[in-house]
Amino acid sequence: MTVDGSGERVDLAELAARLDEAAGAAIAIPQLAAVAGIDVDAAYAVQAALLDRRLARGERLVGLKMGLTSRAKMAQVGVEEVIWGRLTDAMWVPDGGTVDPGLHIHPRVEPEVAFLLDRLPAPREPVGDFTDAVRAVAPALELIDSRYTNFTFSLPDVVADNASAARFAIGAWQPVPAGLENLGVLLEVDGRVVQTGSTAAILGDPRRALDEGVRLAGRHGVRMRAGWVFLAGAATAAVPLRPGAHIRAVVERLGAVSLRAEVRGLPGNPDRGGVAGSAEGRS
Ligand code: 0L1
Ligand code: MG
Repeated sequence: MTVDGSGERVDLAELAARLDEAAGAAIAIPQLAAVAGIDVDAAYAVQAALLDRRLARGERLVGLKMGLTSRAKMAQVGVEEVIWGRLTDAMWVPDGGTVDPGLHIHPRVEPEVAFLLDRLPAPREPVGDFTDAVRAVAPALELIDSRYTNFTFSLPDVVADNASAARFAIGAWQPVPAGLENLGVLLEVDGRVVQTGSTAAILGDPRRALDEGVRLAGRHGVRMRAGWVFLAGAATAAVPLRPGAHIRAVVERLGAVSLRAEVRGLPGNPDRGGVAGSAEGRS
């Protein structure tokens, strides 16, 4: 519960419940931040309440993700701030594994770089030696899924919605490669290259994403831990995930990671509160 500028009481746990239920039912909801009158700080509190709901279901916090770390991503959704979200074990898909697009509203995929964290500084202090802070690096895929209608949101909306986090896959961990600040990145769908980019698109150097993560999450009392995964951000815009698609991200010197979109249940299964039609039809 918090009090907004007008003195109204806003129930942050109730906002988290609405987002959580939208994700569970795979049904989009209208944006809620403006109506509820919440700012970015309150939105991070909603995000924390969303995590609490996952932990109560037995999930484990395994790391953090950065969002909107590239111009392409900012332009794609019209929000111009770097944000962060929380990752749990239930979101982690094995490399080469499957995801069911029918369990999501309007899923998109994007190629990323992941770090396996080691010794991190105290919250809000700069990451000194990157090789102390990061044990290994890997190519990654993130599946994002906004819980809002038409994938449209304000900054507090997307923060409350856990930075659109849904699923992620990580390739084989590698020692930190030379030239991490400018490695070529490809996103393939069914063997066809659909996006090309460079790790330089991630805040000029993905290492900067870790600095930003430590700083921004530290503001909300979150300290990263050794053994956590850190998704540094996407190197290209995200593309819609179509049923049946085979998705592969390739990062120069790091290798590849893949997943397949396989509809296992009926899309829009009424047991999950869904409606008939394609994933797009549910926005
Ligand atoms: O991981 C991301 O960059 C996503 C951040 C939230 C905006 C979006 O849903 O594209
Ligand atoms: Mg991402």
